[in-house]
Amino acid sequence: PTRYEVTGAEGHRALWVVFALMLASSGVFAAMSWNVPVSRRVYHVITTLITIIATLSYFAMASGHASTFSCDTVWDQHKQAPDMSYEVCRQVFWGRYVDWALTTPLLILDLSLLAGIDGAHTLMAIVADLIMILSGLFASLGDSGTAQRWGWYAIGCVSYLFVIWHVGLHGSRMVSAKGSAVKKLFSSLAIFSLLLWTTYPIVWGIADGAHKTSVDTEIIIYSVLDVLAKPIFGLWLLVSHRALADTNIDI
Ligand code: RET
Repeated sequence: PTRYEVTGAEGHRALWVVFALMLASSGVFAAMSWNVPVSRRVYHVITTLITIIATLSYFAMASGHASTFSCDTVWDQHKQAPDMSYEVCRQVFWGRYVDWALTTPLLILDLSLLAGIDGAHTLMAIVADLIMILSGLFASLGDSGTAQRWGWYAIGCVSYLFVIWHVGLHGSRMVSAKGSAVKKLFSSLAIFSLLLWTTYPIVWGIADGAHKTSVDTEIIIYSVLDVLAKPIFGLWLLVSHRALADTNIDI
């Protein structure tokens, strides 16, 4: 027999709510770029692309696309009778990883440009980030052999440390050259991102990895995190950009 763990009404509603929020943010961010000279719109462009991509990904997930099942065979306690085994298939939204594979490099680009990180370190951070997200995808699609799944998860966590190293540590060193106002903004955004991003692998471990929550709970937690990481992060960056530009600070 097979037991399915799938999205329920609440998860479905959350997906549509986040779709609407991402769409609205894309409009707001695009509008915010209008009174900024084209040469200084790079953060607006990057940040708007981030929410546009999330809008598409949430549309796909809410309308019933971008997911598959990851199945595990569960045995009775003593593994004695083969007919006592049953299969648990849990819905996995691979659409998230397509979203993250495109948007987390763009978020890194926002932070790298703000800190004035050189091209080589930005590129290394983005490649480490892509390895992190793809490892997460392989971890969530892998079935049965749990060692394989946690192996990919471990590779993803190591990659994440490289992202922190290149963006966080290197960035806080580089940003000093840009003056105290930019340094303050970068530090706040970097710490906010560090705390937020670190929550993702924890949620993955509990929900996708150990299956300790329902699919709905998982969707709702990721929804809150995604809204903080994209629209709230973006609003913070663009509003601060305007305030600094008004005082003639070049960021
Ligand atoms: C995975 C699992 C593998 C190990 C690690 C992960 C980290 C994911 C992160 C995601 C960040 C997403 C963001 C989305 C924006 O909306 C892939 C869960 C370390 C850090 C910021």
